[in-house]
Amino acid sequence: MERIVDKDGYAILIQHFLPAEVADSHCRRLLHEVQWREEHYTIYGKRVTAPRLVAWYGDPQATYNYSGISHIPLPWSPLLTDLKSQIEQVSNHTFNSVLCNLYRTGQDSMGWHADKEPELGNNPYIASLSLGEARVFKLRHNKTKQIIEMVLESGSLLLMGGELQHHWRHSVPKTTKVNQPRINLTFRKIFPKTSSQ
Ligand SMILES: O=C(O)CCC(=O)C(=O)O
Repeated sequence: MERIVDKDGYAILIQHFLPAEVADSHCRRLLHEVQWREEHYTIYGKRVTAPRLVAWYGDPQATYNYSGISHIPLPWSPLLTDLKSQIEQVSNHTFNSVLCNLYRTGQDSMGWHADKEPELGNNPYIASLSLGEARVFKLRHNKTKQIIEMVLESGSLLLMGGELQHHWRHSVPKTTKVNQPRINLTFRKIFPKTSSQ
């Protein structure tokens, strides 16, 4: 267990949370099982296709709004439920949803952002499981611009919490060194809006 960030929030990396062969086999299974789809959003009036495929699974009330889109959860699959329970046990937190990202090749990526949508609560606790090809993951502090870079190997689990999403952004840059798929599962807790909000 390695503490990657311990200022303005925290990030803890568990490198071999799953043995690599188990993680790779989950990756192959999820490539087929998950209902992957393209995602589109609008930047400066232009419709853009996200450079990755996504899927949102969770409890029925765990609707998540981001990039101007309302994501209604698909029902948990047995494998996603099993992974959720294993992560709940080590992290001592509970989750009601998971965002699945598929980076088909090194040309798929995730731009700089923070996970701070209101339905994640004030200081979201997010558990990020990596399966398949290893990719570089970067964290950048909003004020100091310090960049922390790490490789997320297959089977690694990154736990992010405290004020991290207020002070840091994160990204998965494109790379020419990788040609195989990587799946990232970020387990989250959505606090559904009540009718009075
Ligand atoms: O693929 C990753 O490791 C990061 C995913 C991510 O940033 C997100 O789901 O918000």
